Amino acid sequence: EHLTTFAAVDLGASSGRVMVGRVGRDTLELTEAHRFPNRPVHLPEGLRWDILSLYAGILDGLRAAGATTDGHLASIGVDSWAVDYGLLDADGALLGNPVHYRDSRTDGAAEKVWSSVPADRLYAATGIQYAPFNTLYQLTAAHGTPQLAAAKRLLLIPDLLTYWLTGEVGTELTNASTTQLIDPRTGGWAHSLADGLGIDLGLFGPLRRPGDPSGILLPSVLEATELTGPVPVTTVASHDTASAVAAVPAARGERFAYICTGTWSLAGLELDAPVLTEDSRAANFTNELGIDGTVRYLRNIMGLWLLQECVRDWGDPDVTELLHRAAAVPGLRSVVDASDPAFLAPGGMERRIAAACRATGQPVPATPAETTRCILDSLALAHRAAIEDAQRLAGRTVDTVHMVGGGARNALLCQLTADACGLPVVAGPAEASALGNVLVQARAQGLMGDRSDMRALVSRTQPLVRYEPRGGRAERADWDAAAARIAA
Ligand code: LFR
Repeated sequence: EHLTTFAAVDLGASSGRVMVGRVGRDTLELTEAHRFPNRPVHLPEGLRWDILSLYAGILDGLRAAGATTDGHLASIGVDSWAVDYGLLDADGALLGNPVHYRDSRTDGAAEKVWSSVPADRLYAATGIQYAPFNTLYQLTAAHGTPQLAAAKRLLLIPDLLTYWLTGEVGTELTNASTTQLIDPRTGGWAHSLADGLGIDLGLFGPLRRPGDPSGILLPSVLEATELTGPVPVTTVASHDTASAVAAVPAARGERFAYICTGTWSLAGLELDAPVLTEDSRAANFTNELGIDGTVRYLRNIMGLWLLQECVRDWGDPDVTELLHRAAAVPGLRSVVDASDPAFLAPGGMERRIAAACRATGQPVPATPAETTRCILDSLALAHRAAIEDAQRLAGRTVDTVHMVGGGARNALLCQLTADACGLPVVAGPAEASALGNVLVQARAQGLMGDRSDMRALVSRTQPLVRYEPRGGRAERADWDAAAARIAA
């Protein structure tokens, strides 16, 4: 069978990777060419991404990828987390280090925005849930700073990296939808909203859609990576969550919900049209855009960030062992609201979880295993709430929950999610973002049919694990009781 080779650059909150994807009619193989740490830096001015080190990691990774393919790649795609951006000056040089979405500069920015555009009008125009870090609020916080005043271009993180690789500027649509400046009904900019807030949409490059070309590697990049040119860069679903959803191994016609679990848990449904009702806004559901004009109707849940931060506080113990011990801790003793923005900032996580338990009159977890169990129970509970609310708000019912992303490797989290939802969970693939990235590139080269064909290929080729819900009505009532303890 003839296989075509692609490189997927996939940046996550704690590491970046360059993956080599080999695609054929019945083949979808992913191998890691290079993985490098993503270490945000606390500067006196705030929390910043070390974007140059990430870019250096990407160049190393592309060289490593090329070394396995005689220097030949059919194309490259780049995806990363959403909302953040770099600014370029008139010469196209980067102005400062991109600000991390967990930075505190957006404290109070939402209130400032809402004083001129009420939250309900914002939602009606954009369908995007409130999150303090939405690009809209970041730009409001940056208003009047010398850096923004000097900026001639704003590029979202994957678009910035693509610009360094190709010299071409653009704004990829799935990621653009997370700025809260896109109208989800048209897939175009929300001009009047931006005008009213004094946000200059002219800073953004032209919109590009997944599958569009985004240039070819610059000669200097070919030299640095020892790849044989020309190497095209293809626009993928550059928001990692959009790429992950594209790779959910659902069968054609299956009624499914998905949870993309990693640092975040993004739980919801794939829809054809946005849900812009007041109920939807009150439930803090977002209408981000996916491939092929779909809507990712989902809620942001803090995800394994809660555990990652505790593990860091505990001096990096062995996580496998910790999860093993957590599985033996009695369930649902204490839960916290895993959608609460109070858990957004880094540092002191165990203390914040303890405080939340105390404030709701629940036992404070006394050991790392107990805290871990509290976190996983809380995530499962939040997954369940999001999937139930999504079905109600969108008028849909689902039979299966697909868990993709790194958290799909966490058997306890998957089982607890199945138990809480009372639905079977199909876990995997863990590298969904990289696979979705590769599949969109493959489709752009004519190797793939529609979305269902892409998903069928994932389902045929990737190892998946099925978790059946345990327990009956009585156990299900325990989850209701736990939810009631933290209900606002
Ligand atoms: C996941 C993710 C989420 C987004 C958050 C911040 O990696 O992309 O979808 O809400 O990061 O950008």
